[in-house]
Amino acid sequence: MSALTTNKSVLSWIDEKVELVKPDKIVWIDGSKEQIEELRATACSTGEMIKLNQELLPDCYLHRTAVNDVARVEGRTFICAPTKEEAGPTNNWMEPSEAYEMLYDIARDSYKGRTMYVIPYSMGPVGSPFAKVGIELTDSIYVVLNMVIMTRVGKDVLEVLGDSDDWVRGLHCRCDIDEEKRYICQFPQDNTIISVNSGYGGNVLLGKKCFALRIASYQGWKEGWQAEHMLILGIQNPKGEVKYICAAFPSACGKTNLAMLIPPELYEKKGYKVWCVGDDISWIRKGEDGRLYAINPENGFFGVAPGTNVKSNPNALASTKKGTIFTNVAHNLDDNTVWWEGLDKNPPANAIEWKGNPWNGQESEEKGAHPNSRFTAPAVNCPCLSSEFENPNGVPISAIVFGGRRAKLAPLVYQSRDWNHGVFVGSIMASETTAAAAGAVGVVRRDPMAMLPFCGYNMADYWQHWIDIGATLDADKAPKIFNVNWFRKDDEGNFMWPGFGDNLRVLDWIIDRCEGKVDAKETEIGYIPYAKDINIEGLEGEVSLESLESILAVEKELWQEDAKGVEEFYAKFGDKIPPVLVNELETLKKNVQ
Ligand code: SAT
Ligand code: MN
Repeated sequence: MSALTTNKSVLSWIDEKVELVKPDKIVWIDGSKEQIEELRATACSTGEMIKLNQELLPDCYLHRTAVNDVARVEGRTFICAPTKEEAGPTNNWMEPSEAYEMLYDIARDSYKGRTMYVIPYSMGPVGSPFAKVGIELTDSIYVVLNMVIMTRVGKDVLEVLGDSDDWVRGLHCRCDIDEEKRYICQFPQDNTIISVNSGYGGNVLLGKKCFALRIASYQGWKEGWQAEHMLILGIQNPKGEVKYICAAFPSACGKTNLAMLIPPELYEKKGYKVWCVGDDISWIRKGEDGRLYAINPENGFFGVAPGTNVKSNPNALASTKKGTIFTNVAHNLDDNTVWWEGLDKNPPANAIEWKGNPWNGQESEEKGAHPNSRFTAPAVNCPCLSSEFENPNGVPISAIVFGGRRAKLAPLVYQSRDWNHGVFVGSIMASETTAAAAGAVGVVRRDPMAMLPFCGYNMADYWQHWIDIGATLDADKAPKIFNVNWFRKDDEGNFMWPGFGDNLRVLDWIIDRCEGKVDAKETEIGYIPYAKDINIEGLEGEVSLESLESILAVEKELWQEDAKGVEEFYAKFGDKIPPVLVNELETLKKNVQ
């Protein structure tokens, strides 16, 4: 097949990689329906994918990864900047020439007997001023078909690229899926990503975390914009006005659910609507009017399956009903559909669990789906997809929300005093770990701006970049910055806030604050709502004014403890830590004394 471009930088880079990995064949992905159909058929013929019930789930497929390859591997993810200091203390670092040598040794000849797929893709609407081009080489049809859903793939991307060499190089080699030789390496200074020995999600869909966050955060630093681990949603009030919020939460903390939330009945009756622009990543730039605008660079949702159901997230569930790839969920053999824990109360009796073994739905230790099993669903399927989804100029941001999963300490919601304090609030985020990354689950760790695993350069420089962006914004145009915690628990271990659709009650307060419509109480940590200002109508029996008071309370002793943790965390950055943040920490310590 002949190349789809004459771009010299593209062709010579591909030639080099062909020489290295030695494929039998090269296939350029043009994005056509016929080609996609052909690839699906090939993947089914080899068992790489299983075609599901086409009446119930048209164009849907199931894939199982290797059992040792089910999540991102943060310990094996490297930022290969020229110096360790440029990668910073929160990233693994490898010297670039050493990294290339090691990776090339692993990749050498690994495509022998296999096909190289060349995927030209755009992050962001093709041709948008926010958009960036990438090319991923892979030997996995699963990766091709996921990239086709998650990004904009095809010939038109190469047309927009023209002769430019401003594009991100991505090489993925499955090799033997050997955990000991698995590496996910980013070279921000070279616009390059190399991923070997994995076939799973964020490790191999190189447009996602590797490019749209790690490489793009570095590009944004150099070019004056921001790449963030944030969903984007629009809240439409009864007058028809829509306000947009960007919100950062760590992986598997409910970003997809929040981005697609269904308003509580009381709000729905009044005429409120929520529109989803994105569920994972935001690229943010200043617009001509001086406000910040965000786009979602992705084109689909790579959502956590377990717990997704008609109640928790009907929009996500509806999004998975066509053209979706399911990964590591249970296969219901009776009707050739899929199932996962929390879908409903009827696990299939005649099934294959995620590892590929027969499963009767009863054994309680054996799960049908892996806790980090996923659906890859086209954004266009989402019933609440925003009409602005394809807007090349993005949507104006009224509020930025940070949030973690914390049983104690962080109140339901508080607002920062100003932009710089907001950057501080983001920088001290902490959250309990989840199954989205390999390793222990439920351990509290610092995860600033939910970017700990995704910041492509020194986190101290990243914070300074946030501060510098703020300095260019007029106070009345800068988004207001908030922190939320949907996961606070009482002493018996019960969640104190219902979450899901009811989170709109908190977002409603946030928007009112942005518009100066509601007062707040100034406390040691920032502005906290008066309990009466959070609408709890319809939550009788679940939340009372008193219980609301207690999830809004600032417990000074806990904050004193936490400030110590922040101090230790900041110490890792030595004197690179922005003075603005040091001052904010001093203020917090004084306030909670
Ligand atoms: O596997 S991904 O990195 O794409 C998903 C996530 O961890 O957020
Ligand atoms: Mn994510």
